[in-house]
Amino acid sequence: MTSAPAATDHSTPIEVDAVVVGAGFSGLHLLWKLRKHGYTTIAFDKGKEVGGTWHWNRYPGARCDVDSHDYSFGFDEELEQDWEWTERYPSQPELQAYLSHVADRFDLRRDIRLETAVTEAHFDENVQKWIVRTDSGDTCIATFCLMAVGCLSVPKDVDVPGLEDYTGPIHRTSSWPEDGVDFSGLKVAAVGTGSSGVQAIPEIAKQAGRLTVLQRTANFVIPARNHELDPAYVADIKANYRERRRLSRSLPAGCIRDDNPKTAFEVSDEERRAEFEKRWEGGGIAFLGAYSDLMVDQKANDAVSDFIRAKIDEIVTDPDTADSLKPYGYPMGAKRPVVGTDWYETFNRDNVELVDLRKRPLDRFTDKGMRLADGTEYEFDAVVLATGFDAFTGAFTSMDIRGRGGRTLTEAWSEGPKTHLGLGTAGFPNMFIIANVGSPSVLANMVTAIEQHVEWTIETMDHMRDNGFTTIEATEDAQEAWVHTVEEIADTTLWPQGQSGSWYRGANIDGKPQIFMPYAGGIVLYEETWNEVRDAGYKGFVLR
Ligand code: N01
Repeated sequence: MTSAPAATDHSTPIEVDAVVVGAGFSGLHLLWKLRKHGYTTIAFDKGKEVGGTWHWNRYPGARCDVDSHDYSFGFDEELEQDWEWTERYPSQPELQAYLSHVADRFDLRRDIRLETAVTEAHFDENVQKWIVRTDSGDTCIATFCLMAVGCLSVPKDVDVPGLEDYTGPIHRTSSWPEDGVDFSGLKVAAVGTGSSGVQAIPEIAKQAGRLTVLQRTANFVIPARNHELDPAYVADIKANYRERRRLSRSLPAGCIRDDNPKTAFEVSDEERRAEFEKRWEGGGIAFLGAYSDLMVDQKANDAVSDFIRAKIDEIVTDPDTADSLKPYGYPMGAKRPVVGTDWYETFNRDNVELVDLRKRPLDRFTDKGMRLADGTEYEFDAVVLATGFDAFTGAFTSMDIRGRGGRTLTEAWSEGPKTHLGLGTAGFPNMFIIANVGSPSVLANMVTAIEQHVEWTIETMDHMRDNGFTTIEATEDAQEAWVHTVEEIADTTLWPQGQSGSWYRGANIDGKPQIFMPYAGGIVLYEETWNEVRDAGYKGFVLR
């Protein structure tokens, strides 16, 4: 196995078996496994440090909402045993430390070029290789191009009227300053109340002199109930880690969640209320597992939605503010569930004001602050944007990716991203996509979803090497069928009713083609499908 040239030498083309775009969870796992299987490789990442999503989203309060012991790699038992998670849900700093440790521990850094963005990837049909270029001037020639770019890596363009006139500092949660921001005593505006805003706003409120929260759509926010981990609990997990991983892989969400097999109305009103109450107190996404029909039966969903709205009334002291914070018009869970700490409680603070943009529309931002349509003027010392991402496809369309015949990926995906099983797309041979569009990715434990894809990618590369194949490529028919399957599965749930404005469909961005992007069938059914495809000779892919 040879290594890439030194990071300072940009003139010599780097020839490797596989180029990896991104050094977050997916990229690091790929590097580890590629090496194990004897492939030469190099990864590029635009960050100053490895970590991907977890490197950039370092805003105050940033934290995962999957349990630490599940949101971690299962590929190395010693790593599992050595690493000490300290909290129920890992914070961004802890996740960053973990990923940096993984890069060091397995000596992955020698094949990673940081602060280097891939700008183009062109498939050269003459040599049947990918020619990849970076903004540092590197050229890389690779048989395989492995896209480990993450689902939420490119922020949505700013579409807040007048913000270009605002002269104060603007901080985006998705690229938070490395040294943090001191909001002490400042008048701050925060735009956006999705998962990022819900995590950042309560922390900023503790510091700011005055915080104005601009909310367009209210979310159902479930309390996280994060806490430090009890050493006895950790010891128990470590003693049974293999079994825990095996079990996680056998469950649709790719992690252990206490799902109740009962339906909401087969129990009495008291029992249902007690179950919701128990789960609200327990905190986290497990709330969604209260009854098996919450996401398929509107009446069951109404029951859980009413429960949360009643909780908002209980917590928030000002009735108007409580009213504005209550979500209506879509089923609970039909947009990405939001998990937060002290979210509703934050609106009882004297220094926090909620501006409900549906009741009091924004006219525009001004040089010093903002003006509402009713003429009210605000001045701000800083603005925080938690306005979301150009999800799934953003990272692809921001690069110049060209496949057969020089066709760009942007053109190929002009009606929305089309893939076969989320792994490959027609016209782009040997380009594997890791845990992104068309796969369970964000609807499951991302790390489990990543592990599936990394295993299948390398397994396929091994198959090609062992059998003398040069290229693998999805067929148009297979990917049309898969797009249909992904939509069809989503349609069996209440998901489609929550898709107005949702990034799952690309509906948060004006003009973005709308297609339900993640696969809602869960990782078990997905794995069965992959096994069938592979055992049928990679059905829907052409091997040459
Ligand atoms: O982005 P979002 P996010 N004017 O798109 C509002 C993951 N994540 O970064 O809904 C005013 O969800 C927008 O309003 P509306 C997780 O998967 C996970 O928060 O369009 N408002 C919305 O309120 C999550 O789902 C974790 O009406 C504007 C917000 O901005 C995903 O990342 C933590 C606006 C955007 O919400 C994305 O979450 C953080 C405008 N012009 C993130 N434009 C955890 O693991 C947008 N908005 C816990």
